[in-house]
Amino acid sequence: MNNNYISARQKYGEFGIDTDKVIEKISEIPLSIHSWQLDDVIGFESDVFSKPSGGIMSIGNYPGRAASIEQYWEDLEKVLSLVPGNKKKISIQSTEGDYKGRLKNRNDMSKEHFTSWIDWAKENKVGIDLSPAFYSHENVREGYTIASKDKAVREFWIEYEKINREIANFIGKSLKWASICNFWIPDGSKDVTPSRFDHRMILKEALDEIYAIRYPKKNLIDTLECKLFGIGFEFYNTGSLEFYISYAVKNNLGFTFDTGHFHPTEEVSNKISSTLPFLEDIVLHLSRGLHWDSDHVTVLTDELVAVMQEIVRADAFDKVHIGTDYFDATMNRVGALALGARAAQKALLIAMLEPFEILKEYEEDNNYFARLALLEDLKTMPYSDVWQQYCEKSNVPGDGEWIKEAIAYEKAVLLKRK
Ligand code: RNT
Ligand code: ZN
Repeated sequence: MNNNYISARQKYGEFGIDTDKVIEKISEIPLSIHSWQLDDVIGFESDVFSKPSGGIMSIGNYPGRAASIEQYWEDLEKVLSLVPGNKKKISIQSTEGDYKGRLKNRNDMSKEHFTSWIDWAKENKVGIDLSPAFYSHENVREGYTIASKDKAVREFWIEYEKINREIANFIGKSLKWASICNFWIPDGSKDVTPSRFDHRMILKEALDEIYAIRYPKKNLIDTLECKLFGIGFEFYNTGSLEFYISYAVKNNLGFTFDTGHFHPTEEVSNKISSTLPFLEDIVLHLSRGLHWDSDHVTVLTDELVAVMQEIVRADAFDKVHIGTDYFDATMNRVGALALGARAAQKALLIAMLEPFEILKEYEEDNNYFARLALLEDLKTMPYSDVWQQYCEKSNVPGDGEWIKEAIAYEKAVLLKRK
């Protein structure tokens, strides 16, 4: 234990915060690290390299992309070694099953394509979440998938989602850790769409059919993810916030807040306590929206801390599932993936180090000066020393050090890939 930590522990102790306990507790809070930063959201369905399309776009051509499942696992293991905490999940796209490049039709996917993933997850003591891929496929027609007016097109995707939920249920059951099956579709239009309602009714009926089958929640958690816009989908997104929130509440499903999917001035943090009384499950896709892109690498921001504070203050860890979601193909992908996951953990740590009880007391005494002043002083508390200690306890490199490790891995492994 280093002197900086001892001094930090003492300082937080003065506010009634036991940093040793906080470190113990945070180590057990699950974090779902998305995998698709590593392969530019391409997957292993086919050997023929193709850029993602139909609502998903990964920009950049940095060397080192994981092009096979073996490389993928190797990279993920490296990422896991750079992120503190004992309870990690890996969130994968359905295109990232073990297809060996030989999946003929997307709807041919089955449990057998995920047994090697399950073995790998067991070895690495992680859980798995699954996201069906409603993009990069010929059945994305004029920007629509499941909300298409073409019956054959939507039936294809309805079947696809059903298979996905069945597989996620199987994964959750095998790992004894519920798998989150997250439903996101790109459906919408670039410009004024008079038939917005028609498409939403089609989507509603499709969801009714999909969720008619229910699986035990200990195996499967179903969530719906909204989006305000996409590139080429600026005017209209069928799966809006209001649409899915209404559907999720009415049908007891979970909801996913992707922090890149809202107006730039909108805060997801404030949406958490607003929806917690009504939703059974909330999934977070922590991302960083920048102008018109929703998927820049997550970094430590005030808003990220605010998101975590809402969870901690409401003690909502049983309902809120923290995860990441971004893809940037212009940089070391393993480093980028670890970077966002570390940022999420850091924000969570800062939130857990807050003397919420004292703040509440000030609030109840109507002492708004003291409430604001303490929040202000907390900003310069030595949380980085507690973070360092947390990294040490988790056997992962601390700040600065981990960058060197990510660069060394790039030299030794990533840059040698062709
Ligand atoms: C897209 C959504 C969705 C995707 C992944 C690839 O805007 O955020 O979560 O990032 O399914
Ligand atoms: Zn997302």
